[in-house]
Amino acid sequence: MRMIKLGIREAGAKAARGPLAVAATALLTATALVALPQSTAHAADTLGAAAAEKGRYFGAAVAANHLGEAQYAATLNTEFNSVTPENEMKWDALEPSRGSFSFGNADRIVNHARGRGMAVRGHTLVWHSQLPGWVSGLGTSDLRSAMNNHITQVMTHYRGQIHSWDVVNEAFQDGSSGARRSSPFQDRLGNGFIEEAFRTARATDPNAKLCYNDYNTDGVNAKSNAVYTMVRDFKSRGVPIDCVGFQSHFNSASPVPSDYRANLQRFADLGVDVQITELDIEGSGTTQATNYGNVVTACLAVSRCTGITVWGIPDKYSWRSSGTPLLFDDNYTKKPAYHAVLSALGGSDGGGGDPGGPGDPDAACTAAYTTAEDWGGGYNGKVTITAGRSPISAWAVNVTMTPPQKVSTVWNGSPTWDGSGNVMTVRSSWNGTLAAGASTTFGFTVTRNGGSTTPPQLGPCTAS
Ligand code: G2I
Repeated sequence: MRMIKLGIREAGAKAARGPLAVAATALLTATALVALPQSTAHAADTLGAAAAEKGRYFGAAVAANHLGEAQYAATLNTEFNSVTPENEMKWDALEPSRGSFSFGNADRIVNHARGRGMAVRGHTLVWHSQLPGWVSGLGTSDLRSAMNNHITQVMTHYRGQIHSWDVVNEAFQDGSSGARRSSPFQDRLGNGFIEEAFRTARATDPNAKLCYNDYNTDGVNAKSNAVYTMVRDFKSRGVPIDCVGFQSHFNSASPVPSDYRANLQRFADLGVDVQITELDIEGSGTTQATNYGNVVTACLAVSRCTGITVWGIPDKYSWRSSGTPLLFDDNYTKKPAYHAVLSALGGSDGGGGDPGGPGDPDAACTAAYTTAEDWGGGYNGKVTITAGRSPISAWAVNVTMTPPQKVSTVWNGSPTWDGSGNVMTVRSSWNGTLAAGASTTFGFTVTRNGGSTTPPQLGPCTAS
């Protein structure tokens, strides 16, 4: 579509210059008439615009001290329509000594965002970490008034400017206990501190969405069950809560759970919005791209999943920079993960993805992986092969397994194995002929053999 639009502009310019102006104008009018419906269907070419077309926001965690870097600001301004201050709204930044507030850095981010029409997520009012020293020295009643005063002062300062607040962050323990995490708030105020914080927040800014935010709650597990029980209790008793944030920090030790979408949905079914609040996925290339695409697809499948925030812009500024977990590399070049996200959002920038990977518009064919069913000891993988701009008559893709995982069956494709037994090349069988843009799938069953949960890695799709 974009090529058609450029063609019109070119024709227009020639029309103005040359002797064939009348003929060219007639041609232009005819072309424009034909092209118009297609150009309105032109896919959104930034993350924010593509998400907006799906009724969602797409945000980034932002640090005030990077806003002066031209490429950082340009990438933020072009691609994102929501921001979360990464550290500048934490308690130690905003109230370093009791009753004395310093809003400067947080204001810089809020003003940058609001001046450009971006939404702002507030992060975070009550958290055990990044607390100034004076908070841990307080007795019970002092701590209660300090917590309520902090919420009131901060939310009043930003009233009407924040679409969602992380009112309480990370209040539950990891592991199987489902218990609350020890913190000054928990230890001195008891279980009721979360409810009290939400009630104070609602009284201060009734128009902000009030979220509980946590990590390792992204799939169904003991910790997310404990949060789920709390949210259900809050809803049944009328404690004001509007949303639950799923941080979604993923790596090989903590991969995207196969029940991610189901977990988002069960929270949404309690009557709250769900938001992906701190997304980053360590890795590179096609595997990282596939994981990112799956997360976006899961959010889009849940109507109350209202937006996604990635936890930083270029890899070099990530809290986990060595794991290169973000969508832009250190030079702000879009990574394959970027193209997978944009394409999962229904957008396209018409440019370079991973060759043959999800979102590469120039490839003869592309391959995209999803886990179709997962039963713990094994899973069924599904690969969608899509022809590019031209028809194809055969396709092939390499699928690399992490040992000791083993493939037991393959359907809708013919596998051959390399010497290691870990890489299978799957070639089309009866389903090699695809029209331009058409898709087919093949599938396979994997036994984990007690081994890692790392999903298979796809090589580029090749076609003939
Ligand atoms: O740890 C990742 C995130 C987990 N969920 C809550 C988020 O708020 C948290 O963000 C991270 C920031 O990305 C880091 O940038 O929170 C860390 C602190 O717990 C932040 O790190 C801190 C460093 O520890 C400080 O030494 C440093 O002064 O960043 C500060 C500002 O650069």
